[in-house]
Amino acid sequence: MTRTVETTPYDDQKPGTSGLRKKVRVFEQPNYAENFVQAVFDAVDGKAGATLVIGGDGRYLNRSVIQRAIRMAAANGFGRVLVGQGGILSTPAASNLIRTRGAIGGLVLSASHNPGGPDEDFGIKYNIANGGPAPEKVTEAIHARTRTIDRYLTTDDADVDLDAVGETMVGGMPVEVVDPVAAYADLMERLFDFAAIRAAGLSIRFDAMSAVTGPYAREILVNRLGFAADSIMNGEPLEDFGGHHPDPNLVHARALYDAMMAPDAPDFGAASDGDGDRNLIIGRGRFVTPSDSLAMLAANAHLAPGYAAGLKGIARSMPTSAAADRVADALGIAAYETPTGWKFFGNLLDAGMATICGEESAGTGSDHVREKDGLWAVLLWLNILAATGKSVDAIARDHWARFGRNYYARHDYEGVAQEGADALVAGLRARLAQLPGTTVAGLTVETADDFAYHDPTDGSVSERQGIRILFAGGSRVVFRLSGTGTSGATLRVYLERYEPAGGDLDGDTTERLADIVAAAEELAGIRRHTGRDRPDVIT
Ligand code: VG1
Ligand code: CO
Repeated sequence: MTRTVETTPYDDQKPGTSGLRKKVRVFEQPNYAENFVQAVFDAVDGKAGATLVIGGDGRYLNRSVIQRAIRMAAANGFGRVLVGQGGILSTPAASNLIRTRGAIGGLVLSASHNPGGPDEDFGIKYNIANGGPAPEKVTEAIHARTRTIDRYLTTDDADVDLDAVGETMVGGMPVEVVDPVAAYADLMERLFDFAAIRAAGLSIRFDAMSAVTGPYAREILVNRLGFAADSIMNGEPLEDFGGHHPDPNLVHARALYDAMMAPDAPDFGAASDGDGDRNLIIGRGRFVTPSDSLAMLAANAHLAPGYAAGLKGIARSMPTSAAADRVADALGIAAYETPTGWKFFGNLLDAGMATICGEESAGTGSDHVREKDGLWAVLLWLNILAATGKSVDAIARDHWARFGRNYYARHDYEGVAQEGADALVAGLRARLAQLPGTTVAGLTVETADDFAYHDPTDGSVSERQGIRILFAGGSRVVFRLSGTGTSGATLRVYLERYEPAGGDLDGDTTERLADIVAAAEELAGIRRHTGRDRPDVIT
């Protein structure tokens, strides 16, 4: 029986870079999750009889919100719900399921790289029929609906047994609990040469960070590729990720980094984030920046069966280094620059304009799904190592020798006061027009703007996507505020220096970026506005 429950709007349900992310305590307010889910359903046309995918990264609240969302889907007239066993679906696996099962969309329950547990973060993201994050016009419609919502629809059915694969009925609607791993693992096996990877005799270490990729890594890396079971660290998904930050960067995946820098390091190390869409790549003695990884994967992708026909184009988010652009140039294919967030890649992938996409935040992926994909990047790297017989370090050095090197780092100032962060950005915006031609910390500003993206497929425009200041010679600093945090503001400062082939390709990143760091301080007054004299995280 469908039941209508009266509710009142919350005024803080605006989706950010990747869905609605809040503290668990916020989500535990009466009807908070229900309001948002109903707003999503109200914004979806054609849901009657349609299939909906639901799954998440296993964090605290995952099962409870899934049960409520299933009842609401039945009451809202969906024809079928597919849900991952145990409530588990990595973000790329959810994207694949939406696409292969012809679903109208999916709810991905995750706050990704943010910590989990009763005092930490939860999130809900809606993906559309192409399997990708809802574009801005959809998230805007959802947000508008959250401001006026006065009822949600549900049923009185009991909870579904999420642990048993099979079909049950909820409010007259079939709910199918599916193996979360199998279809995704099959897709990976079609894209990559598993036999060659197996034969290469590589040693690896994969850190699943007690998050969603554990079961995927076990099936793919251990069962199908034959790597030793102890190659996987933190392989059990935990509701609180073992109290850690499931963010695969040099701070939160420090143990992996240290292991990879040790004399007895394995050939290849990698980590993924809470929901399995990010990747960190570290070869023995060689950390690969995510921007470089994108460029190196694009340059070598043809070595994997799924990309043997070549790439149609390469897309990167604006703050990602220009290393990938040089590869596109050499391949004679288009390079696209989009705002931060995977939702902007969907149209380019759907239109067949780009094959590989990436972000500096450790996100890489291709047109095989419509999300970034952590294990995909791991497997493409392994395929390249197997096909070339080279080490990660050798691939990196050869790449730089050919294309030059983009020294790169991101400085994050987390949990700063919103007013200070806003004032910093406003101050920069006000001075943009005067900056070209001036010299800052010894660097000459060539151009300065606030990035606006004009989507070449549908003409939509997204403004104010980050302040970028380009210096003579190809160096750059970008400033933007995070759209995924849940307390205060996070300022991200992206620093990049280009060193052409033949130059100093073996320098120390911190040293090579020192003058750009100084210029960033002089331009933005980071200390004055944030009260901090150093970043919280350097990646
Ligand atoms: C961050 C990253 C961005 C990424 C987003 C979602 O956004 O910078 O590149 O797409 O997280 O990734 P922001 O607005 O905080 O800079 V995930 O793995 O958290 O879904
Ligand atoms: Co993620």
